[in-house]
Amino acid sequence: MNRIAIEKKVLGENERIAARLRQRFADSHVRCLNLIGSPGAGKTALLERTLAALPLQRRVAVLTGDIQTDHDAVRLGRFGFPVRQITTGGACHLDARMIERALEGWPIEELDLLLIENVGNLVCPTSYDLGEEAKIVVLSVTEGEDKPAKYPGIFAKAAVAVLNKIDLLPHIPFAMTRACDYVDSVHPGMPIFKVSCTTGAGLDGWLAWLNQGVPLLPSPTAP
Ligand SMILES: Nc1nc2c(ncn2[C@@H]2O[C@H](COP(=O)(O)OP(=O)(O)OP(=O)(O)O)[C@@H](O)[C@H]2O)c(=O)[nH]1
Ligand SMILES: [Mg+2]
Repeated sequence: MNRIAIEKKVLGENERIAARLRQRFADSHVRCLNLIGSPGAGKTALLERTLAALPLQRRVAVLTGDIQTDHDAVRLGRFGFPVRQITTGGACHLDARMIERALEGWPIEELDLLLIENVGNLVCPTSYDLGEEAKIVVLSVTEGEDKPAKYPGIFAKAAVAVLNKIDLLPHIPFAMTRACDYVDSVHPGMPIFKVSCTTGAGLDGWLAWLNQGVPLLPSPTAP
């Protein structure tokens, strides 16, 4: 079998498992989101900010993927929500089978939201469906404004983009308008949340978007 045939077979197998997961999430009314971004873009930092903003009674869990170490699970475990680390041992992405294994023994029907942090990589995770409702692309200003043009795949597939580390804008050359134009040329109209996970700036918009699909935060109009 040549390389293309092997890749097709692997992706075909992944699609089958992802479809099974998607059905399971739908049956259990779990919203699953897959965060994808370069190493160090701030995926864990965004999840830390997100978990810190959620009331503890909310039914949220996190799977976090890395090639090695449980550092991210340790960071995310401090917020009182269940967290599991997936170490891929070399693979540059999570696949659907890894998610299925990591969920073994977890009563996912008791969840409203499952957040998945993928392995730091803007390319490979894009090709692997995890049964998620949406992919979220996390980009940081230190990566340069042309990344959406250079890595269009993930920007085309993501539902929203989070542009992190805006606190650093006074210190680095980053053409914000051009960055947003690149995103728009790949995925017209995709929302872009400009945030700083260090200062907390801009996170309201992200949290409001998160709140739309499933009531994670108390409604402002609730008594
Ligand atoms: N200045 C600044 N630094 C940030 C911000 N968000 C994250 N960082 C820093 O960026 C570094 C990487 O952040 P992480 O959250 O670990 O990034 P990640 O995308 O989870 O990285 P991997 O899991 O290794 O792919 C850390 O040193 C963070 O403190 C931000 O908004 N501003
Ligand atoms: Mg991380």
